[in-house]
Amino acid sequence: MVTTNIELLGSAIQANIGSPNQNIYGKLGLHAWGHILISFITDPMAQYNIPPGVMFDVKTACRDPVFYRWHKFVNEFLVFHKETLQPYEKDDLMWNDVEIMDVSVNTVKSNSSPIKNRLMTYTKSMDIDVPKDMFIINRDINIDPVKIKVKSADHTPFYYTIRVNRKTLAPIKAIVRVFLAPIRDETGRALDINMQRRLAIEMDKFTVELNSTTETITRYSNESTMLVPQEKTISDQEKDIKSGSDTACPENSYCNCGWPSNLLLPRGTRNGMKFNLFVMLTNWADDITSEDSVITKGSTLCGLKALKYPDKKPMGFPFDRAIRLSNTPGQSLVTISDFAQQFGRSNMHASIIKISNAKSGCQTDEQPSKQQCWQM
Ligand SMILES: [Cu+2]
Repeated sequence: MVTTNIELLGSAIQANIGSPNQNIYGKLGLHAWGHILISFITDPMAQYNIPPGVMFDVKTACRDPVFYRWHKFVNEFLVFHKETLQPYEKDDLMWNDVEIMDVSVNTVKSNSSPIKNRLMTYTKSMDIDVPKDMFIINRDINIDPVKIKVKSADHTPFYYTIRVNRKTLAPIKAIVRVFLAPIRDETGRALDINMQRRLAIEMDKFTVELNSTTETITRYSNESTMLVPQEKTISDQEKDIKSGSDTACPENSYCNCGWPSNLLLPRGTRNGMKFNLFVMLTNWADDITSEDSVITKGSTLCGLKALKYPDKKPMGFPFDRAIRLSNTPGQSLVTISDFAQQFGRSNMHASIIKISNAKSGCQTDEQPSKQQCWQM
């Protein structure tokens, strides 16, 4: 009998140097093969010289709606595996040295005080520079740089405030894990706790040093390690491909790994969509894989190149495993907020926040000075 573990499963899904049975799963593994087969669907035998579809390339794949179905399919293998594992017990979750007293999120507003527990999204117009080769075949013709105007989602900058009490005096380091979990589905029906868990979005993960018995941690949205370290234009990427190097990207990191900063938040709704903002602190000394591992942008989603993932906890912890509906008699966990409070005041905390989307047509590239753009 072969013992299933996530390493084996991952190697079958995404080919790498340790992938077993390449003659069965293919040299590329299930995930990449899917991209290739789908991209050649219009001309599978190469009879008509039709170029492959957008699924062929990582930079364009998300333009095809099948991309999301394919990724859901691939992801489900890992979800099924995780469902076979035991839910986390109290000892896996609790860190007795710290207590989170309060968590809030604050939208930065010019010329006035921040707006508490309300995040704001809007649609902006932006110009993207594109290589002129996309429009003209004769490269000797000199034309002005070409820009395309596109509409894109964005949000007003915000920061988290996390108030922490400590029971020990010696300075300690903590890993802060921040998630947003939806409470209701698109029809307004309450999601059950395990659906809230599966739909939770990891917003940030970072290290802090705690030196005094009470601390207030402030963290800005643009610092999130879920974001792409540097955002590049198509021309920058082309230059990198031509030179065969990526000068802006330090070794052992995945510089293209993460969300573009404008897509950090889900859109929310006009009236404000409720989410649980969940924060958990874990002990850095227990979690870190080596003294010099650092949780950086890029590493949270893709790990570190040729090194161990900087954190011993699985990606998505503590929401990577099913939540048991009760850990003590008479207790019933219905929402992520119940999950956070199941051991009383602890190293976990959840606060309800709302994400509001600006009225359509609101030109809100600027700060939300126009109150009428958002329903407050
Ligand atoms: Cu893919």
